[in-house]
Amino acid sequence: MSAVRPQSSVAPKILASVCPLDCPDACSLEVHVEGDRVIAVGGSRVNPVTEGYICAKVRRLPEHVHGERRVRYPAVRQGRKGEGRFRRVSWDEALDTIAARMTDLVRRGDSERILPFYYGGSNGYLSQNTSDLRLFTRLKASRLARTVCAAPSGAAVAGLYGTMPGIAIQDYSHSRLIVLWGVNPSVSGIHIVPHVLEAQNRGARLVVVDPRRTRLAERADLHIAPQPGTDLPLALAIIRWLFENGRADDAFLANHATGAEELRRRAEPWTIERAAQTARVPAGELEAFARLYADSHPAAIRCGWGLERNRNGGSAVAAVLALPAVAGKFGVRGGGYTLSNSKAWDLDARNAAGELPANPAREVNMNLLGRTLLGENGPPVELLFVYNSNPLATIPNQEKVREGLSREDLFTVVFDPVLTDTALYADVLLPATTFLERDEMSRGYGAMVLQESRPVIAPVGESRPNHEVFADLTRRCGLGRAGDPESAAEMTEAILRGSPSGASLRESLDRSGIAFPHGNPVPVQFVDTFPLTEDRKIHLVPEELDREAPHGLYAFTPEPKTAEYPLTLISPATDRTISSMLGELHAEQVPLELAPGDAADRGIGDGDEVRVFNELGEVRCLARVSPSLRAGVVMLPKGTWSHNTLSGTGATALAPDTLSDLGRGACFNDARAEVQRLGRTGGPGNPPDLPA
Ligand SMILES: Nc1nc2c(c(=O)[nH]1)N[C@H]1C(S)=C(S)[C@@H](COP(=O)(O)OP(=O)(O)OC[C@H]3O[C@@H](n4cnc5c(=O)[nH]c(N)nc54)[C@H](O)[C@@H]3O)O[C@H]1N2
Ligand SMILES: Nc1nc2c(c(=O)[nH]1)N[C@H]1C(S)=C(S)[C@@H](COP(=O)(O)OP(=O)(O)OC[C@H]3O[C@@H](n4cnc5c(=O)[nH]c(N)nc54)[C@H](O)[C@@H]3O)O[C@H]1N2
Ligand SMILES: [Mo]
Repeated sequence: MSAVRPQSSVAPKILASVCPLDCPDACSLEVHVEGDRVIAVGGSRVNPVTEGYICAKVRRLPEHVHGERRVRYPAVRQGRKGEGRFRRVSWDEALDTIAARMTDLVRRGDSERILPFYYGGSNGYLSQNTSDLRLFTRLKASRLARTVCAAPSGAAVAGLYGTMPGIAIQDYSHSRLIVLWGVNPSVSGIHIVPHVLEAQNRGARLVVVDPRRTRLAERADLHIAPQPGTDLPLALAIIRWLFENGRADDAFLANHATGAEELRRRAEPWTIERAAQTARVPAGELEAFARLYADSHPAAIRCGWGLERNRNGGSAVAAVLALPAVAGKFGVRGGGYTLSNSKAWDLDARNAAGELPANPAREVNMNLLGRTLLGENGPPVELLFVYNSNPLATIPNQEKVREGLSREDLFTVVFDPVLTDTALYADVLLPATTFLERDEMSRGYGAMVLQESRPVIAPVGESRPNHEVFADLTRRCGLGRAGDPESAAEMTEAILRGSPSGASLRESLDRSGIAFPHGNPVPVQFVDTFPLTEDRKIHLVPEELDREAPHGLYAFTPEPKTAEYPLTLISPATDRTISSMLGELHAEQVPLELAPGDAADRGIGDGDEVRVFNELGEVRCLARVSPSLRAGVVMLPKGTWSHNTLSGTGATALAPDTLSDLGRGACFNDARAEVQRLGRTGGPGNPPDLPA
């Protein structure tokens, strides 16, 4: 545990809390508090999945809560946009200013020019789609399509399975084969790792599909390192191989699936050899993978989010999720797949929103924020309200986002616990409480656990929780209605009341502080849980996805032309940066990683200063030559802040704002790039002379 020196001499207390941040695991926490300060955060055993240990990121929460970049008071802009000079004002002044802007736009008939912008800050039920939805729907503001993450995979799983809770994290120890496909749990879901290792100790095999040699790839029996964006042919080739070799489970398919013949037809062109050539992996390895998958029971696929972030991402996830159906891997503990378990509960935050009128306003895809702010995408935005998100760091086409945020005629509100890179562009800055200072109810989207938490300290400065601020603004805009849930307790009750299982969840939370979906934290697919499609069958080629994908479901789009930018830039999570949260605490420079051959070709050595660039932007940083990357692939971490590189830009500066085949998702891992050596290490604050 990292500690911040206590200021008071009050006896320390240990209080219970729950981490609601965007992560599958939903750790239960023990928070060490002295007076009004959090001095340390560690894990507790209330959540059986998280077993008393937590990630390195959340261990640093004390520094986040009480740190220098904490926003303590409402403030309005003083200097130029981006400069970050603010003057403190009262909450009344700040909220009245915002409400006046909003009502003015409504009066002019331009309410669509209001854009709420929010994503993963907190996944707690009270943090979004409650009174914020009330405010923005009643205003008839533009609606936001929340697509930056999980949109392609969400579309795929909804189409095939109508969503179905997956294999529980704890049950991976029962598997005889574990496939980690486009996921790096050592940094992005740590509590599955001991179960993977335990399964291995019992003789299970491990396959990792990842262009990088991750920590678990090093321990794998088979590491398939494809060119990014080629998972679709790989999965289709395995499907074809299963059918061709009599290893498809025809009886299961006949009883539980539709579209098997059509899937087989679409997989037909993808022989092992052709898929291997496309993905640039040895054909022998791909065939060994197919055989191992067919032979192993129970076999588990942990499908992650790395493979969705490209032009083929939706179809790729669909093909991966079709594998357990074709091979008949369901119906046994430790068999099947896991993607997101967020739909394991029937809880819906919108039940706390109050009455909602129809809102015919346009929907804005969040991945197109830059374009939208610059008026390239329908009516211009005049009022942008950012909360639970740090778009300047996290949204594709960073230079366009920056240009949009720099518009002098844009009125931007940023509501965040800390002064993020985005917040530097705010006209009005609002201080948000962290989850340690407010009530919350949250669930894991890996761990199937629901928990409630109470504040462990008083709000820092004048910070306030989301649900209160949006309820307040709704009233100030004259849009409040009798019966609107206002307090955290009223909202929690409304959310539970709106769900058929709400009463039993409430009872379980009151009794033990924890609740499981349908009382069962470890459901088995096709024993306890079934597809939520209308006919309760798996739809292997669902019509709606087939219509949505530009060239039809399972149609592969090859890599775009690469003569000028021959490298593919990916930006996965690392142990330091996952989302951009707590990035204010990471002062260090992040490296561009590149494979030894690619480095040698460009005369680049470890620690050299380089420029990685494409037609959208550039990042100047230091190079790290890394044998864990496959040739042709370079990597920058995601979630970086401006202080993490020499140029102040990050991977998102090179990430195209093109959209994936399903779900209109972000294509972060579809960036093309070239790298150029600039010189020997300059170091921050000591920029090198750039070549002409
Ligand atoms: N502690 C903690 N945990 C978190 C979070 C957090 O903030 N803190 N954030 C969460 C969030 S928002 C998310 S989305 C998840 C993300 O968790 P992961 O699914 O692990 O996501 P990524 O790190 O984006 O990518 C995973 C792997 O995919 C690989 N990859 C990249 N491109 C491809 C490809 O085309 N094909 C294949 N097969 N692999 C590819 C990358 O090299 C990487 O190792 O983590 C969540 N977990
Ligand atoms: N290059 C690249 N970029 C990526 C990705 C990638 O693969 N590559 N992946 C992306 C992924 S997976 C995701 S999920 C997105 C995440 O994108 P974002 O959601 O924009 O990023 P976060 O860093 O999670 O930012 C959340 C913000 O919410 C704030 N916050 C936390 N709690 C509260 C609260 O209670 N109230 C309020 N008002 N604010 C709060 C935090 O301080 C933080 O600033 O980033 C994406 N960006
Ligand atoms: Mo994410």
